[in-house]
Amino acid sequence: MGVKKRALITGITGQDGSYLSEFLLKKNYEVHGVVRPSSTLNTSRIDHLLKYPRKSHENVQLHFCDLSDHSRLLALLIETRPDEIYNLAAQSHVGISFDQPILTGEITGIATAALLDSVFRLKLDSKFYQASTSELFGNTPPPQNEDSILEPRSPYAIAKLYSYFMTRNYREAYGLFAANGILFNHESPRRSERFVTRKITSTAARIAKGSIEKLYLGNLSAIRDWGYAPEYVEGMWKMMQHDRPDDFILATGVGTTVREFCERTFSLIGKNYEDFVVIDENQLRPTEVENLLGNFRKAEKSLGWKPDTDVNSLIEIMLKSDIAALNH
Ligand code: NAP
Ligand code: G4F
Repeated sequence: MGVKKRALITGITGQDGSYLSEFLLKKNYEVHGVVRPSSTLNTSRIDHLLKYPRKSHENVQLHFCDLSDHSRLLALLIETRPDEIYNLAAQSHVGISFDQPILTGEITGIATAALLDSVFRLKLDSKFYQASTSELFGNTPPPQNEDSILEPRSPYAIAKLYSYFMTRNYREAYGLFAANGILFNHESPRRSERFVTRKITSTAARIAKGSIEKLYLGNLSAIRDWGYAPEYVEGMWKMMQHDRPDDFILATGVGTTVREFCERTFSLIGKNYEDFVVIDENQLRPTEVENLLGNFRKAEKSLGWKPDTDVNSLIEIMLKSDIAALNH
């Protein structure tokens, strides 16, 4: 067995960080994860990867660091000297970014520059993956590809735009292996209930079990291109193994409205979504992104990546998991 590759993952406790860790461990990587200190434990998505909950596994080591602490980030890079850095940490909620635009700018934007600049100043050979997003496209008409116009419509997307161009700039100016994965929405049973898919499946699961609650939602007409998260982390890794750094879209190419997602989820429990969904104006965003639908041909051609799970299978996976959790 050869020398283990070392990966540093910011956002290891998030949905994607947990699946990426599992994927890299199977590939025999040594995984280092950046965890922000919190008063409540925030490692539930990765506890199964640790030898003893919240301690280290021989191939997974956690390091406390808030992304706003740039000197700690620098120290972590000196300490770990990773072969690959996956920058997944972010204030990742679009709606919340309207309430916290400055913090979102610091964590989702500026911290990327701190990481890239540290890699450059320390003269590390680390490859760098930036978690870019389809939100960059705003209301640019679908299908969006790598050449589509970027028109961000939220503080979150604007912070991500900064990170996207910083990543490109460090690649072009200094020759860093720095790649943007422009990922369309990807979901799973590990998705936070703050995002609409999991909010819908977890509520439907409780209703299936007899709860008499309502489901409070905002814009039902928005179209999203929903894929399955474990498949997308493999695409991230493939970008880092490519012969040169580049930017790639990962998507399914199929658009579904929030309303259709509700309809299909509730039909699986034999109910009509209209009997449960209540429109809550608090969930509406000051500026909405109406239609995201990605063209993933470049990733398919260059990386051999394509999605396998369609939105109907995704709904089944998520609903089944939410129902199973209630049975425990
Ligand atoms: P997520 O579940 O919200 O995870 C975000 C991660 O960032 C969590 O580990 C979180 O820590 C961490 N984090 C937040 N603020 C931090 C801070 N101040 N310091 C250190 N860590 C901090 O997001 P995800 O769905 O896995 O997405 C991963 C990345 O891809 C994000 O950058 C997201 O914006 C981007 N992205 C996601 C999608 C998608 O559909 N999922 C699509 C395109 C792009 P806690 O666990 O402590 O909260
Ligand atoms: O689930 P969402 O909050 O995801 P959104 O805004 O598309 O962002 C997610 O995907 C992005 C990739 O495109 C990521 F970059 C980002 O980090 C995040 O992972 O909302 C999806 C749609 C929106 O149009 C929203 O307005 O659902 C609509 N929606 C309707 N009712 C709702 C709700 N969204 C949420 N979160 N909660 C609702 O009650």
